[in-house]
Amino acid sequence: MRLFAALLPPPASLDELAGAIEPHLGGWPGLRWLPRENWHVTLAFYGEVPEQVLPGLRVRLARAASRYEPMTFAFAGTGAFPSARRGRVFWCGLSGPRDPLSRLADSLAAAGRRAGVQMGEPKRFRPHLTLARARADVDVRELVAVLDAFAGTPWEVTEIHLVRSHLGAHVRYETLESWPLGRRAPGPGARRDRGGGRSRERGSGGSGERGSGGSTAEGG
Ligand code: 2AM
Repeated sequence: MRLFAALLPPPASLDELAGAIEPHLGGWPGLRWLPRENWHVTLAFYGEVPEQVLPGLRVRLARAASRYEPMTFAFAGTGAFPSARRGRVFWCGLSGPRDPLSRLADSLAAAGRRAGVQMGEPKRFRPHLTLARARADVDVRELVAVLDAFAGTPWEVTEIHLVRSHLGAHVRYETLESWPLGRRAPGPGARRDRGGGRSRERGSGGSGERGSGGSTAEGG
């Protein structure tokens, strides 16, 4: 199954972001906007993961999450990968404490490797929420400039999520489990098979993920 670890920002913050981009949705024919229900901030991409790796991955993700305290972020500005002049992925950025979030992302990648996930080469983590993708380069410098001043209300990151991608004409994301930041993992003797997390369904419709064929390493 195709998996990644992500932040799922609160609805009020997504509302603000949706309001900011709404006036621009019709003006960029080269961009394919992701449906809002698919919006997330990827922390670690695991790709195809064999079923038998999942229990170990869950335990390690729980442990990694427990080692970080909640952090506060806000959506701020936009940009594009690989560049605003040749945009393929148009995104919204995050302002807040970069270091702990990067370390959390590194820990989640390490959790995957230790659990036996075949991960690609480590890449510099650039926190973002993908808003649109393009099949060909789109010069989005004007859009980036217009949205430069966008700054959302700060929100607290209190948990991480393990998400499964269901690819197809309409990509659907399903949250398999969520773990709070900063809560100690269960000690010896406690049941560890679920990793101390919480399962939740988050089915959603709509298209927007990189297809399996066209998948590239994360831009940037
Ligand atoms: P993106 O938002 O930067 O595009 C689910 O597929 C998430 O994992 C996407 O949001 C995407 O991040 C990220 N992703 C998809 N394919 C990837 C890859 N090959 N390498 C790294 N991240 C990837």
